Amino acid sequence: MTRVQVIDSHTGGEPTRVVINGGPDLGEGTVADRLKILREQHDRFRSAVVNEPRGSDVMVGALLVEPSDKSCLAGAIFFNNVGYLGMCGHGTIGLIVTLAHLGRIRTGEHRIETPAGVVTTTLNQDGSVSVTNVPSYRKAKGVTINVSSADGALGTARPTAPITGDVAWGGNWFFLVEQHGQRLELANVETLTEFTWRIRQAVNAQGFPEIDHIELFGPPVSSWARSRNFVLCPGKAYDRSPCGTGTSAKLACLAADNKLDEGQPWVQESILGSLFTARYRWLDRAGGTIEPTIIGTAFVTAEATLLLDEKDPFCWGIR
Ligand code: PYC
Repeated sequence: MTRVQVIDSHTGGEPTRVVINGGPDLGEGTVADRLKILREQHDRFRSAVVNEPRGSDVMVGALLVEPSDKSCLAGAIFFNNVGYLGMCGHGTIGLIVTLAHLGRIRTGEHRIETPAGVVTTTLNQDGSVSVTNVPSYRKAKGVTINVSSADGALGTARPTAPITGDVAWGGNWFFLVEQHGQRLELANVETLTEFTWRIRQAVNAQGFPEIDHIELFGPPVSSWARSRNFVLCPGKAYDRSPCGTGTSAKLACLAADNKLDEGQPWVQESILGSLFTARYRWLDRAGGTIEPTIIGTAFVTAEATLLLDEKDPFCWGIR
């Protein structure tokens, strides 16, 4: 029987399960090297932690590891129901609140090594967490793809419709769409999920195989917010939070289009109504690269020990 100690939290409604003990031995390399070993040699551990019957499609895992960069407090490998993330904004906020809950950190600055690079976090006096993310940028503006329609007679080619969006990096790859004709409401998530899944398939087939997150934008409900989003994650779950890496990608597009000045706040609302406040500073104005900072809050929901019993036919999760 393997025992895996975890702390669960949620950030704006999006769950994070931090593995604090019981993970596999991933050697001594960088966090990116360790992710490779986890993926190639222990992928079933990922599935056991986040997939049913112990987790769900929406759960994001964060395996705490030793950092190779000694300026960092910890390393973290983020993963979900189908694979791994370069970085995770809501997950980093959850991780910092978890470490505070365990009494391992106090308010102030703490650097975390992720596979996408080092991020600098601050646990603020009011309990919120600021995450200064990896450099973010827009790779392509106004990319038009042909998306198949939801219906179409069996055996006939489905009609397609053009959708235009931007391709941007915020620690993960995003396709960001403003004009989509969809209602960004919780009651509409099934349609939104199906629609964004078709966008993802089209984007991947039409020149951007690396994109695994699709982000739709629309008017916010809260008067504090500048925008509401719906974010489809790689394993077909939608992000309950405003998505830290997705908000970083959005800031990169706004900065490139001169729609948001350096240092100005951008409040991003999720499909649930939860909020992240974000700002950026230019790293390379000519090259369009920014350093985004995201602020959000998380709450611990459980302290638990997962039991991995090899006799259990679903020991390694339902995959
Ligand atoms: O907050 O960056 C994020 C994120 C990515 C996937 C789910 N949440």
